[in-house]
Amino acid sequence: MRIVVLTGGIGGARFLLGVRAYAQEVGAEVTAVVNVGDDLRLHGLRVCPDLDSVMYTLGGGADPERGWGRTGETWTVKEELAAYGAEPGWFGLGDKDLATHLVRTTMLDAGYPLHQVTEALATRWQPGVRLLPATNDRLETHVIVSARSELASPAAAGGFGGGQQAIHFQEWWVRHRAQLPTHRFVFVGAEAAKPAPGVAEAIAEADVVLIAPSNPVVSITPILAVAGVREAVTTGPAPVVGVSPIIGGAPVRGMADRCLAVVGVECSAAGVGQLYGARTAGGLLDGWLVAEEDAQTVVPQVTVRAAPLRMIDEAATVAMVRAAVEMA
Ligand code: FO1
Repeated sequence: MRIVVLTGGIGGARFLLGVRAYAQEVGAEVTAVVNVGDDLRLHGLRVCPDLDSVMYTLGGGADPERGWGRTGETWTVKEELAAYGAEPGWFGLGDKDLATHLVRTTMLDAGYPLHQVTEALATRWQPGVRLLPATNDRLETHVIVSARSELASPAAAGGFGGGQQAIHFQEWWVRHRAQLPTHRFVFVGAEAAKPAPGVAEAIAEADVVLIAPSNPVVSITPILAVAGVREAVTTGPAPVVGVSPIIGGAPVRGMADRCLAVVGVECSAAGVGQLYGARTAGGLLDGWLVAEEDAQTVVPQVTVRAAPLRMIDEAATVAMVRAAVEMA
């Protein structure tokens, strides 16, 4: 069996721990198609938070409390940068994590595409699943907020008028904790971006496509903003089953509620299910797995089932994955 998972963020990385264990049980191959909209260039380095979250989590090197970055991290470089007054002070790269960005950037600057660089980095971590960026092309999530003079990058993308300005997703998420008056998200570069080599092929050859319980707005939507990825999922032969990141009207972790409010979608299993939509109606889903608390959820033309959806340990996560695959 071949399983493809669309994923991003820490919830997605933890879900993949269950997918990998399930795949080992049943002898399946797993390809994770990972969001790159959170990526940024910082101090000359390419940082890929979602690819790294998956790689470190599956490789046993992720800090379980922080959720991002490495275990046993030290912060000497961050402190030295702060001593120079180097901006941005609100985004911290740990010393161990920096090594990843140095190797990645060196390889990218030498001309290797991101999917090959990701494969090279993963030889150290042996994640046990194939990791693919959604695209090798530039795709960056920006957030259009009400203009405020104290923001670091006023009118970064220009041309929004009406007192609006664009800031990078990380500035919105980390610096402002998603608390700014926000108008919309823009996936810069998405129109021109092509799926990374292997992505469309993996989806076309899959027996099941799973949508991880990741943030639907800023983790899954940017993956699907790559036209070739969306088309492969919506028209491919494999059934598509999503797992709800919302339980009883609240996100399991993170700030999905704030992101959903920006796009005018109710923070509920039904709201996210309808945002994804039925494959039979041009959307994504054949099946939608919701928490037992949300068993009454209805998404038109989508099969809905309920199961325990809290990823309290690997066994619970494997059970979720099994329920999703059985729906398919
Ligand atoms: N999140 C924070 O809240 N503060 C940070 O300083 C921070 C640094 C950071 C560095 C590397 C990395 O891979 C992730 C990092 N994150 C940090 C997490 C990241 O901002 C987000 O949680 C994800 O992009 C959302 O999935």
